[in-house]
Amino acid sequence: MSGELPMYPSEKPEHPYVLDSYAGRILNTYSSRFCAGCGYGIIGQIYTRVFEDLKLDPNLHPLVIGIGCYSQILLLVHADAQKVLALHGRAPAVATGMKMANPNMKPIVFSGDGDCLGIGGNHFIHLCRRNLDCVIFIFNNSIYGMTGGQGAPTTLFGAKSSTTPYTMFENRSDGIKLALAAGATHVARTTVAHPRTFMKYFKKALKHKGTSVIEIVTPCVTYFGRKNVDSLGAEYLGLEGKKMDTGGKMVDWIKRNSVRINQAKFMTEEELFNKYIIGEFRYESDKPEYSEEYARIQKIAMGDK
Ligand SMILES: Cc1ncc(C[n+]2csc(CCOP(=O)(O)OP(=O)(O)O)c2C)c(N)n1
Ligand code: SF4
Repeated sequence: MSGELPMYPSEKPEHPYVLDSYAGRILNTYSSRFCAGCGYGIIGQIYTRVFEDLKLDPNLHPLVIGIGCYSQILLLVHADAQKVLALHGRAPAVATGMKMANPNMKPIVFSGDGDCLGIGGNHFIHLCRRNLDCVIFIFNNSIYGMTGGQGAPTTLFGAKSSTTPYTMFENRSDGIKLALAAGATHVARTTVAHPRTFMKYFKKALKHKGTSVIEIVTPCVTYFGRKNVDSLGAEYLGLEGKKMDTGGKMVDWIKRNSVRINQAKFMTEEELFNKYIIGEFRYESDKPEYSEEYARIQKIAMGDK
């Protein structure tokens, strides 16, 4: 596929690995459906790299995708990958069905912050509670991107959005705290500004037996970054006189607004207000997994039959 379409100098992949990979080849020919500066291209790349690094069998790792801008990642990932586009917020339910039908599978769920913590919040809680063997990514861009930048459950206090033009006044929902409370056994948060950590967590999650929740903080330049310039509400976002109207500036802001978990232990609630705490929050490898427990109960129920 390489070389079929002209490649502009700024589009040349910088890493030799990229050229050899499926993602690298597709980058040479694919015109992105995402806005310039969106983080979803980075996420699609990393996902594909991990898939190739570990030589994962696509049939055993179906990708179940919710509804949002990130759904377009399905065009970026490997052609052989099994992909199911679920209803908005219902990807956990579809993944559960797949896993129960074929317990050898380990589904990978893509979900936006709106998809997972808004309309799909209920499904997310029960996925975590059951400890179903799967990986669920929450792509947190602090906004409902696809439908025009409405405020989401994750929109930071003081941030502007299409539905909060005078700034968000609600408390935000924290996907990590929710996952921990609901009982997920592997819980971590990182950002697109930390790609190596992203790959590390993903690889660890693929080895884990149980529900792995990985939140990735990612920029929506169009609806979050551009609206949140250095004006109304800026003091709540730590903009320090800087704008966020390009991908680079947004990634810089995400880095500045992230606090490592070890550092966070020594900070007050006030200091952590509106920050993203990043790191691994839980790893428990000895908890019962849903499909195995189901098989155990089924055996008891069937007796000698
Ligand atoms: C049942 C239902 N309700 C509402 C919608 C409209 N809708 C589509 S995507 C979306 C928001 C997605 O936001 P998020 O999950 O944060 O993803 P992003 O677009 O930001 O990547 C909404 C409300 C829908 N598709 N289906
Ligand atoms: S609207 Fe936001 S999330 Fe959607 S593609 Fe554009 S930058 Fe990305």
